[in-house]
Amino acid sequence: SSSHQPYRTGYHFQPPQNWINDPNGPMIYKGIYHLFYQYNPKGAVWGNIVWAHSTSTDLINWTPHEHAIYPSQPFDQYGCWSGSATILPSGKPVILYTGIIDGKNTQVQNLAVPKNLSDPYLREWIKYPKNPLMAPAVENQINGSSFRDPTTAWLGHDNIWRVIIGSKRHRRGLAILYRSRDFKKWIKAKHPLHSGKNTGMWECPDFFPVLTAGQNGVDTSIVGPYVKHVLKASLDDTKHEYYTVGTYNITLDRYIPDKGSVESDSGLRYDYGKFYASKTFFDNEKSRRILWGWINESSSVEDDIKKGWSGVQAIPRKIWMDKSGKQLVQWPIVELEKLRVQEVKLPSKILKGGSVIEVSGVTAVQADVEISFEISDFKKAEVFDPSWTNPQLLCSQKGASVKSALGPFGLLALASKDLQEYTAVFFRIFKGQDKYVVLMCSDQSRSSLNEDNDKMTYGAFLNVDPVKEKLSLRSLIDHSIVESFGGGGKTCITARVYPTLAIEKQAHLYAFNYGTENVKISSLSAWSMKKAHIY
Ligand code: DQQ
Repeated sequence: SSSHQPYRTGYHFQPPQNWINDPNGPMIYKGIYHLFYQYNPKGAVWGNIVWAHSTSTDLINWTPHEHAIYPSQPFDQYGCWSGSATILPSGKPVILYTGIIDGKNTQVQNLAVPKNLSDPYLREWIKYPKNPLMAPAVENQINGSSFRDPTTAWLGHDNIWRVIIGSKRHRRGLAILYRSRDFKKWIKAKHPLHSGKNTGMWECPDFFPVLTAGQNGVDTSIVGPYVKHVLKASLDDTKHEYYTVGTYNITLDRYIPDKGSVESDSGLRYDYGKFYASKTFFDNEKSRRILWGWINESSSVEDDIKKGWSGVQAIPRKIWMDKSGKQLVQWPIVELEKLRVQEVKLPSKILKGGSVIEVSGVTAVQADVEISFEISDFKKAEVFDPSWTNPQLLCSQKGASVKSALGPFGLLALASKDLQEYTAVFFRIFKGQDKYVVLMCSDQSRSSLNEDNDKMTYGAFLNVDPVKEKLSLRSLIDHSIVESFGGGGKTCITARVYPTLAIEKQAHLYAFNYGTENVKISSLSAWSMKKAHIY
């Protein structure tokens, strides 16, 4: 019963038990969304990896199917690792995935195609008998244990397919480029699409076009004047993802990031908390690009084994280019709002310095909250020290209990009545050189009385001018998840927390302002969330 499983989610995707990791091959085919994911059928830790499979018509409620791809052939008998789907111009979907061929984790890329295109669920997949299509060899200088995670392929104007595979050479992360005319015979390009100094292995690369204006997405093969490209890599060394916005030079077949690159710890992240091995796909029915990521646990392996499961998928996010042209914006897909019930709305009000108010009338353990703040007086704002270049560190030094003038203010999620436990998601405003600096933090340090969890604080700067705009925050609260979107989705932070008191009906939700100055809540809406049908 749920009292023994207080951390299982109500509307975030997870199977009934066992380990899950990366979302694989997301796509829409004939109006049905497919989610495949890395899954261990035998336990709550990583291993025995197969592609589990679920389908949906709304990306929220799911029907599980038999495993779609599992070890069976010499080219994948030690594991079926991550990969992507591509919809061919004929409309037929195909999958490229990584097969493990030996006990040394040697990696190759394989093709699988649907057995029966008239099965709307595409339940059975046939592996191409001439697999593998791409393999490490001395001639191609590919490191066999670092060669994985093919992307969705894109088609050039020359009618040649391209795909990238994550890799590394020594410490240099690589997006190895392959080309093919028929999707079967693939030839490695001389140069990678892009690479990054000293980043280590690039897992689950993703490469896709984004329109320079508006919120619509485009097909992965689109190039042109109204399009920028995004390259993302998941860094195995730190388990953080970084992306850049840049230009795809189709003549050279090279990606050129606008400024900076995925080369250091200073790039952009989709999410500054727990979010990894993500992948996007183009939803041609709703003209949007959707991002999907894996949220791993912050609990101990022993606790994962005890509870019998590990890992969830984030709520799918629509992504588009921010008006600045310098970063992406992410927002939970609109379908999620169908689960909202019993809206609690607060009239606009002043939240006095040092105060906490309860948002009552929602099931605080399973909720969706949107709050926005307005600041009118910036005079007392704390001065920003330019040496504060690490926002995560700044958030841990200035946690929820450290008061300044403007902040911390935000939400206390999954809070116990007496505030012994809470996860604080909040803003702080500083006076910078020529603008105000907004810091967004997710402070897990008081999230649980159980000390076995990783309660690391997360943080990032938020590119919003609080003089001209309201400061908005949306948090998706789901038992052991607090998935937060600041500034309409410009900065996202996902946390995993394991309260011991603030569970089920004992969980509360508060808005707080521990700064010395007043702030105004210009709007607050909170909804109880219905349970999604997931299995
Ligand atoms: N997970 C897969 C790999 C990938 C890693 C194995 C990223 O293909 O590189 O389960 O989480």
